[in-house]
Amino acid sequence: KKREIHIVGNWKMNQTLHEISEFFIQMTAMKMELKCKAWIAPQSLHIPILKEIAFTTGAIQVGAQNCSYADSGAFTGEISPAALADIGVEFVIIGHSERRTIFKEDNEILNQKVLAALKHNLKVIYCVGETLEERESNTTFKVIEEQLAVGLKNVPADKAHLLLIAYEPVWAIGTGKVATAEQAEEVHAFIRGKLTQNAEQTIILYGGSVKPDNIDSLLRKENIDGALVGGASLKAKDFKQLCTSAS
Ligand code: G2H
Repeated sequence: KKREIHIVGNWKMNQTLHEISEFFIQMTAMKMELKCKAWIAPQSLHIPILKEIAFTTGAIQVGAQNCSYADSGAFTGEISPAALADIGVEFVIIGHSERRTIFKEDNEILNQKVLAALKHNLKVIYCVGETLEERESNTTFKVIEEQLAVGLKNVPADKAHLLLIAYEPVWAIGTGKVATAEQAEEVHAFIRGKLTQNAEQTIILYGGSVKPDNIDSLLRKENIDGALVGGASLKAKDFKQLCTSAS
């Protein structure tokens, strides 16, 4: 593949300290020799712990699942992108559909978050994707075009290399309904075509019920450069298998 495969675990609001140490004990025991990038975004609270363990085990890079558009100030409960950069976080996921729907984050707010994170040189995984209703009413491409145009507005040319995109059809998230590799590739190619900067180099991940048994067909597609994985990233065995498939 011309672009490096990225397998990104999105742990969402899961994992106890005990589960985290078990996860890494198992990963270490499995002696991973990674040829792909393996990233994990735990709950923010666990980022420093993960960074410490990941440092000793090598291979894995750690990120956040969200950040604020502001660097500091009166924003109770928010996560500062400046603080993330300060503790050495590699990346941040912005615009996950759960942030869009549950926390009502719209394309404009997400654009501010993207720019704030890039300002601190964090890599940004910007998520896009249509709902079932939108797919069925044939507005998938329109919705995604808007998410890209507004969400990525004013990204400076010298920061474009820090940007990754994740295509996550909302109807495939945690539902066990994975988009077919063909359905995903169609949208990935569309997204690449809409990128105005660094298009050929940009990593575009697929997300939504990715599992060890469906990753291969996805990765065979020209424009699919890896996966953003929820459920299957929580178990060391599955996560390792996903990384092995990608190596
Ligand atoms: C989509 C994905 C990870 P899952 O939300 O971002 O989760 O793999 O559980 O569908």
